[in-house]
Amino acid sequence: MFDKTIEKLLNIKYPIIQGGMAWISDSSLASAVSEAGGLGVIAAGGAPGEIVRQEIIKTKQMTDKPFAVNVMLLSEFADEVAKVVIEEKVPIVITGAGSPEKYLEAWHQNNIKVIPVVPSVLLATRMEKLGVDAVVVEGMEAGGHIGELTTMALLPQVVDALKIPVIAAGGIADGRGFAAVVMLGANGVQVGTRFLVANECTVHENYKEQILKARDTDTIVTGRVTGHPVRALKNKLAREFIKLEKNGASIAELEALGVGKLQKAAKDGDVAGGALMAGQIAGLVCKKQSAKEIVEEIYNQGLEVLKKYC
Ligand code: TUI
Repeated sequence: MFDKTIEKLLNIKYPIIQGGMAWISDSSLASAVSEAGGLGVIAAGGAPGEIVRQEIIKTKQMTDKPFAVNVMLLSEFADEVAKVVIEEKVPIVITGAGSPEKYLEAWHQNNIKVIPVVPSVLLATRMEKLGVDAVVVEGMEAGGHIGELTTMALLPQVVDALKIPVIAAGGIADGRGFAAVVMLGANGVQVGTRFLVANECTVHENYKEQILKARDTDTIVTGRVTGHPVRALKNKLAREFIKLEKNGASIAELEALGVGKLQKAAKDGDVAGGALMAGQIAGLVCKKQSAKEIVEEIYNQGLEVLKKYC
């Protein structure tokens, strides 16, 4: 059914990659997803190199299967994290929120597979020319920092433009989404929001409850004005943001309001004043399960759906 490109490239059983979620996807979730046969991802987010190193060490203690680190390139600690992944012999790096060009040669010299997240055909083709190993194509249905295009429109255009493997992200939480993006030419999927409610996900319980309660129209994008649009669940903070944007607040003012707010939601469970980053597919996420159940359900349901039409 599948060409196994991603499975072979990353040495994993299922072409299902857990989205790197800053302040959320740590060694607990990453090791559980990797143990289940997917690709677990530790999100470096805005954390210093040594904190990321501790998570890598813990992950290695919990699984001997491949895992990745997501390097958020807007982070002030990106240079440190880039070194740590080499020193700790992490096999795969996924990058977000920028171009990994600066680190690519060093990572490749150390046998690290490099997979940037891209929100457009232009960036995808640039990344292929640089020599990356695959790309994650992320539609604006996704949670967190996003681009402008939907998965449905962006994915087939990137598939046509590239020769390297393509992983789809944004709006995928079950086997139907998996099957749909395979139909559009993806070799694998990256799933974030559904893993937020995994038993092994250490995000605050209040955050999980908000995801489980969310309906289709419950997310909103803030920060378009600052050039860093972010999708999150609608709450008091999001409404304050929108109000400030409408009133023509300065970029500095808006950015100041955003600082530390994901941590506030993920760690302190502040569902009113924190940023509850989540994708549009949150409305489909209705039950807590183990990472293994989530990975196997997405894959098996995906196969069933594809068989029906093949
Ligand atoms: O990175 C993400 N999602 C994220 S990062 C994050 S932490 C954060 N919090 C507040 C503000 C900013 C970040 C939460 N969610 N997804 C991957 C992604 N990458 N989406 C879009 C992009 C992207 C954007 C521009 C990738 C490359 C790019 O390149 C610009 C350039 O030309 O360098």
